[in-house]
Amino acid sequence: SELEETLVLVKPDGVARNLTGEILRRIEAKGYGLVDIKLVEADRALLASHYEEHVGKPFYEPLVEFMESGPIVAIRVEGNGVIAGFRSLAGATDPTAAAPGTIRGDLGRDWGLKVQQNLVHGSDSAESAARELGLWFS
Ligand code: DAT
Ligand code: MG
Repeated sequence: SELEETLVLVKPDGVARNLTGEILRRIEAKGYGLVDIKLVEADRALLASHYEEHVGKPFYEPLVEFMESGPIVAIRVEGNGVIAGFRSLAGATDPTAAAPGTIRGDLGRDWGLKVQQNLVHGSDSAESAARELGLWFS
């Protein structure tokens, strides 16, 4: 695969549960490189741009409120095929459906959680990665 960059976010639940190190460990163990990293308290404008594809969906408001609820760790990650590769490390969107061995499957709790509390975000295409890296690392 091609050398790519992607945006990974450790969402507020991951930061609050002290899972940032474990998530970084999995990224590094796979052989991906950390290019840039920072702790961010995202505002509405940033989140509205980030999640523009989901405006109007029933989960949009709860999702944005959750993403505003605490600090996020934003990471620029590089590697061969890292855009699809990180999404397979992350696992299915719903942690209750995510396979064992994935971040969401191993670390996502299956009780008392909303789907948005799924620990990580990863860009879903080259276009999304370029757009999202521009938003979070401009
Ligand atoms: P992903 O994060 O796997 O790319 P997505 O882009 O479809 O998933 O959705 C963005 C986030 O919105 C996702 O991480 C969690 C939340 N979400 C998605 N579908 C949902 C649903 N049906 N109910 C509640 N939250 C949802
Ligand atoms: Mg997505």
